[in-house]
Amino acid sequence: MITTVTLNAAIDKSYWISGFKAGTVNRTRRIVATPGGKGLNVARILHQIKQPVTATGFIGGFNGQYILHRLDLLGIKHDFVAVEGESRLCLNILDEEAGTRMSTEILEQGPTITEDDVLQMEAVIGRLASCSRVVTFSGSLPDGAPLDLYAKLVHIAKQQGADVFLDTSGQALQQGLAAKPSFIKPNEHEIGAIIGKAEPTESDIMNGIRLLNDEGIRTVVVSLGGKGSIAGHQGCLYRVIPPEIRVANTVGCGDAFVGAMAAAEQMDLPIEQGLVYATAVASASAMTDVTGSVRLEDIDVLLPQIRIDQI
Ligand code: TA6
Repeated sequence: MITTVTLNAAIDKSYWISGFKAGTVNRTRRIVATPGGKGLNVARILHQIKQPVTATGFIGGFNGQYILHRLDLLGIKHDFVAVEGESRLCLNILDEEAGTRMSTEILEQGPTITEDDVLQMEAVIGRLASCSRVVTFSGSLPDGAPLDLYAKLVHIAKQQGADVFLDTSGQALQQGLAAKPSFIKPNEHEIGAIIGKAEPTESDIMNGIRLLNDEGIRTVVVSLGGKGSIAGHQGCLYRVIPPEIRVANTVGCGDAFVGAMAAAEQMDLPIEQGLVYATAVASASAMTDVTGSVRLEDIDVLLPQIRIDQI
């Protein structure tokens, strides 16, 4: 089983607007609401690709109840810790005039969690990790969370024998590395920060990946957007290149990649097959206009078109 952890769950609302302009009245043509926050996008992708998944994290208020209601409608198992305050809204404004690649995100900060909430989460992670092959931690930390919270939770999950994926950024990632998660997906700037380069070249990225592999992070993937990714697995580096696709909505593609990599782990796929599969799922996610959604037929069409080279 795979457990997904969303410490800052959200209702993701996508707005389709023609000619979006700040400072004026913008009327939506279409709205789609989905249970969101990176970890819940991972959970929804896993459910769509038929993998056993349980979602946990923090939820609060009426927004939190809405999130749980939508998960029940989808048939996704969940075991959240309820906190004071309201789970947040995360807006994704898609400007049709600027083309579907123009996406403006507005992310609320979410509820403030307490020390008691953290203690409850530590117990839930320990319990779920004991019956999970993989535990994924995704997204920003909510207000009130100690910056080393991911490090603590990653350690608890690893102690229960689970493989641990960590997809976050900034100080939450920097401090989470101390617990040596088995998979991370830093962006170019984060890998640059790790090796002290503001604008890392591809060679810098490869050196940063090797450094992290040497420090015990088994798999490191750096996304290059539509150009694919550079990955390192136990010191072996790969370049993965997807075919050109018609992009509908790129928000949530990174989460789809994480979900597919966790599924590959669950299916005991070799790393090359896992990277190809995850790239196909992430590309398929970009082809649908609903965040965190894929069409299985798109994955099947994309799989043979993904190129992977060891470098
Ligand atoms: O990756 C896309 C996304 O999950 C959006 O759906 C939105 O929920 C946002 O990221 C949340 O990001 P954060 O890093 O604040 O958890």
